[in-house]
Amino acid sequence: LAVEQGLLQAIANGELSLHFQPLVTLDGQTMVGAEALLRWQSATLGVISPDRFIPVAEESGLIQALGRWVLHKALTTWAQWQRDGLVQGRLAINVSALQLQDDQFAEDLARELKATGMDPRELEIEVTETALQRVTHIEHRLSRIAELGVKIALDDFGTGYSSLSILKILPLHRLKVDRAFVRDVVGNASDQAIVRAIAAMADALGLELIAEGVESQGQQEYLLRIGVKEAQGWLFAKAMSAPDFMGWLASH
Ligand code: G
Ligand code: G
Ligand code: MN
Ligand code: NA
Repeated sequence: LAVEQGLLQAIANGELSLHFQPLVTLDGQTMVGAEALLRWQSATLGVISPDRFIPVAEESGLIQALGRWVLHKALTTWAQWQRDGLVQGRLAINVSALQLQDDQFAEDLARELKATGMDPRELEIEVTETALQRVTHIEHRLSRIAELGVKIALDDFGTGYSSLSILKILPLHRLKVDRAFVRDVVGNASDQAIVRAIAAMADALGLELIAEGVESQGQQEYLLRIGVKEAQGWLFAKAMSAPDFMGWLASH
């Protein structure tokens, strides 16, 4: 309840912020974009993880307001950085099931793209398998988003219970290999088989691929060897506040 009440005021009190984690080529040489990750620094509760407050926001209906705040803030920030020549590449934002379920979501998206001047082809929406299963008419909803030129990535891929047929049916652009498979990929034959199968499948289906949670050079080397092209993880950079992200860019 404290979380729910606090969340109501978080937007008004300016307690929300976005952190940015670089998305890079697996060799670490080039930034291809960044994922925006929501942070809540509550005056009364301290720093609260989205893992904790997103579910509360969904149950209480606050997720729509929260999602619109993220959309507006992320696109405004990224478009400005692009105009200032500070960043290149795509902006990825996370979208929850209840946002997708909202009939207005595609219109919100179109409006923010127009207002910020952001190129839709440089925006990527991340949705989880689990979220997709909870949304009705998902094919139609994602198609409307794809028609705007916005790309759709399947986040945490491999950890949900959805059928592989969604890869055929839905207008997806990219798979994000969940970090659960990357963690032990150096020594674990099952994880190796899974990551290689995902990579082969993505390739055959014309889907882009990014590996999440790359923390070590061993993981990087293994993934490079099997042909993975892009990654995200602490080996390269953690999620950073906007000023820290600017500093990181300046030193890279
Ligand atoms: O950085 P990290 O611990 O913050 O993220 C934890 C989880 O919260 C991840 O699963 C991530 O996808 C989710 N998350 C982060 N930011 C957002 C957001 O803006 N909206 C939604 N719906 N989920 C988010
Ligand atoms: O579920 P999603 O992929 O949207 O959330 C990204 C989450 O992964 C965030 O919580 C982010 O902080 C975390 N993350 C990013 N890189 C790494 C990493 O290399 N290792 C671990 N353990 N977590 C990471
Ligand atoms: Mn994500
Ligand atoms: Na993920």
